[in-house]
Amino acid sequence: MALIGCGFFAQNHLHSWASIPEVEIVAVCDRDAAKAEAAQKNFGAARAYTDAAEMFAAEKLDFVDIATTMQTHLALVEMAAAQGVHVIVQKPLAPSFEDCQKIVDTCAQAGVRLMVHENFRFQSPILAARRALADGRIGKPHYCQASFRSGYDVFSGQPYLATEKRFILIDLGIHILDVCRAIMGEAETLYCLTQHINPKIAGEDVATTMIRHRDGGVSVVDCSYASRRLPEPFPQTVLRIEGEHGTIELLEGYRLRVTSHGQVTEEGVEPETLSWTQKPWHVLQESVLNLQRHWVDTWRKEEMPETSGTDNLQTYALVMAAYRSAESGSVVTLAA
Ligand code: NAD
Ligand code: 89V
Repeated sequence: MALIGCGFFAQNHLHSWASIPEVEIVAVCDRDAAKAEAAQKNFGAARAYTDAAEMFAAEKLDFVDIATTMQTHLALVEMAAAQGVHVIVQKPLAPSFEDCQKIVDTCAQAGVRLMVHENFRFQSPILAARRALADGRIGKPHYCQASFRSGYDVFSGQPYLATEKRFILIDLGIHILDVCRAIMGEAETLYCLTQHINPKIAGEDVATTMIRHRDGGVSVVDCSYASRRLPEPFPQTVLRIEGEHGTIELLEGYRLRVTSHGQVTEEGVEPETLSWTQKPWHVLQESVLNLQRHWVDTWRKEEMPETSGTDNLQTYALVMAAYRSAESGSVVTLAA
């Protein structure tokens, strides 16, 4: 495989690929030669490129992992698809729904697999909560609160987040809305309020969304980067899922508490740090490995990955609906 975009978050992709025995990183590519060369050196790739077109022309690849920012995804996917190379693309898939759809259609027409790097649902604490639900411990869920509230300075590692007119919903809300979809299913209607608290950034940094799901369930998805509280909980997502027989709570401090038929159990679900992960990022870093492992496993079984392009269009549609709702002040109905 090859990785395109050797920036801030791609380091986690590279560490994860390097630890999956079935995968060989044969090439890396970044417009910035220093970043491409550093990735080549640190992860033992045979070749480094600064031009993706040149790389596709020269290499025989099974798949490519695109870890650049969203403005470049469509053009890079088109290059991969033209060569019959399967594709993983970081979230957000593209800056507009139309371009996301183009990415999905391009891959379908070329017959290449497409997975979106939507990793939050693969965090091990969230997987533990999803398992408790799938095991029937609370029965059918009718309410979910998925919450991410932090005051962490994400802008130092990802400066582009400070200058985008749209910030928290498209960068972070997309993950939390995806987790909510994975738990509660598709949405029918949605209402969202946004706030812009931090004057030093261009976009909204708080978003509170209410969802009515197609099967009648209701969710509240709230995200904030303007929450000042100690200990700083970044980057934990907390969950409360209420069902007919009990409640699943993923609490701060990585505690999973399940009330099931009148009995309560509680366990620690914090992931161990790996040789290349560091707190507080470890839960996100490990989810990258879990997601990449999922890509390899589903490839072998010839199954669709959970976060296929088609699946991810539904999450992306929630983000766009949330912006529409916040801008218009009205409830938005999602297309079937
Ligand atoms: P970054 O700016 O640090 O890295 C992007 C790299 O891509 C840069 O080094 C840039 O030179 C390179 N690049 C851009 N266009 C290119 C092209 N056409 N060809 C080759 N190289 C090119 O950005 P980042 O913070 O690493 O974010 C990258 C993506 O990862 C974004 O989509 C972001 O939303 C996503 N991200 C996801 C998570 C997550 O948990 N899933 C976390 C952080 C960032
Ligand atoms: O996942 C992301 O896209 C990151 C972060 C979790 C830091 O918001 O930008």
